[in-house]
Parts: sequence; structure tokens; C-alpha cells
Amino acid sequence: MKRREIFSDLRCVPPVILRIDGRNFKNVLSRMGFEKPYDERLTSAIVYSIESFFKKSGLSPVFAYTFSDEISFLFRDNAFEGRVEKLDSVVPSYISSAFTLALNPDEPVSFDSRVIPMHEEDIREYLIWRQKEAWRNCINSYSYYTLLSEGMEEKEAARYLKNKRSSDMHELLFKSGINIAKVPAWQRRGIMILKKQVDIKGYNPHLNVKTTSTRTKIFAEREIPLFSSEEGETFLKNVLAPKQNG
Ligand SMILES: Nc1nc2c(ncn2[C@@H]2O[C@H](COP(=O)(O)OP(=O)(O)OP(=O)(O)O)[C@@H](O)[C@H]2O)c(=O)[nH]1
Ligand SMILES: [Mg+2]
Repeated sequence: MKRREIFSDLRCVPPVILRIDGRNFKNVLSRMGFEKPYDERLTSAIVYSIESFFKKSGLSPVFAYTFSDEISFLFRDNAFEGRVEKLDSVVPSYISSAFTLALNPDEPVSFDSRVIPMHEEDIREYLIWRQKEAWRNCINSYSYYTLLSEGMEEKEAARYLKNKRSSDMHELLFKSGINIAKVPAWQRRGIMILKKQVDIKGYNPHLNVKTTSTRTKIFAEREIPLFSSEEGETFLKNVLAPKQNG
């Protein structure tokens, strides 16, 4: 029977990105009464789940990048010896479980998952792509819920926005009093969760000396630059520097 487990040896070579995405979250979050288009409780629960993953899962991603209901993790360390089935099952189940602990929702939630083999030099391009999606998602969802609040039916609003240019949506939002360029950065650009080495200053009373030790801390950056900009390039160089590897 063991021979039938034909996918268990499917492996990937690092670096890999693993992206998970909330299953059917449009309906699930609506049933849970989350605010639209953005609810701080959802974002906090996702950030909490990622931080918990960094601290307690025993796995060690370089970063996680999140917006809406999706999370991308970068692994460089050959987690699970690259076994795709392990990565694709353990990561989304851990996040589902942490998310449930954070929110105590009325119904179970699930996340789908995909493993994306990367080259180091393509990681920035991947992040630029996802951040563009975050922005598209931001302007679309604000426009969509603005139209609904003005009395439009769901299907009609979706149809109306289908081929709209982003400048038209800007205009539409501006008329309703929303300056989309001024909504919080995490809604427009997403959030990066990172490990950072910090110096902890202490004192050794036996030797009567000041001490400094280094600890790894997890930070959620809610004000990140545009990855495609020069500032974004510098930011990502730091995030992807080899010292952040471990
Ligand atoms: N109410 C609310 N909904 C949100 C929020 N963030 C994301 N969503 C919803 O999550 C959905 C994410 O899009 P998708 O992942 O494409 O859609 P989905 O319904 O999760 O469907 P699948 O991922 O294909 O299973 C958006 O359409 C939003 O409706 C939020 O802050 N509040
Ligand atoms: Mg989803």
C-alpha cells in the first residue's frame, strides 16, 4: 500500500515561496460580519497567525508577505527536505488553526496552498506582482462597496467595474469622498512580517558589567514601500540579505 503514496516523494529545491489563500473567504467573512472592504480584526488575526508561525511552528521562513486573505512565505532552508505534500499541508493547517484560535469564529476556516519554486533573482519580481494585486484589490474593493452603498446590486457593480481603468475608479471614489491614495498603507501595499536581530542590553551583577546579547524578534511592517520603487529595492535587499536567512 505504501507504494500508492506516489506523491510523497515529490520535492522542491529552495528557495521556494509558499502561498496560501483563504478558501471562500468572501462568503465566510461576510457570514462572520466582518467590515467591508477592510476589517482590522481580519488583518490582526492573520498577522497574529503568521507571528505565531514564526515563533512556534518550528519552521523558519525568511519573510511572510500578506494582504487580503493571502500569505506568501519564503523558505530558503529546505524545510521538510522540500517535500511538497508536507509544505502544502502543514503550513495552511497551522495558519487555519492559529486563525481560529485568534478569532474563535462560528465556523471552521481553511486555506488552500501552492508551492512555487523560485530563483533568488526572481523573488523581488514575485513580490512586485503580488503587491500590484494588493493595490488592484484595494481600489477594486473600495469601488465595489462604494457602489453597493449607493444602492447598486452586487452583479451590476461587478459588471460596472469589470473593464474600468484605475483612473476611473479613482474618480468614482473621490466623488464619494474617498481619497484612495490616503487609505492606510497596509491596505494599499500589504504587510511584511520579518525576523530582525535586536540587541538586548543587560547587566551581569556577578561580574558587575553591562552585557549585550542578540535576540531574534518578529516584526510586522505595516508601512512598507512600493517594491517596484528604488526605496522598495533597498528595503527588499535588506529583507533578503543572507543574514536574515536563519
Ligand atoms: N469583509 C471582508 N472581506 C474581506 C477582507 N479582506 C478580504 N476579504 C474577502 O476575501 C476575498 C478574497 O478574494 P479571493 O481569495 O479571490 O476569494 P475567496 O472568496 O476567498 O475565494 P477562493 O479564494 O477562490 O476560495 C475578497 O473577495 C473579499 O471579499 C476584509 O477585510 N473584510
Ligand atoms: Mg480566498
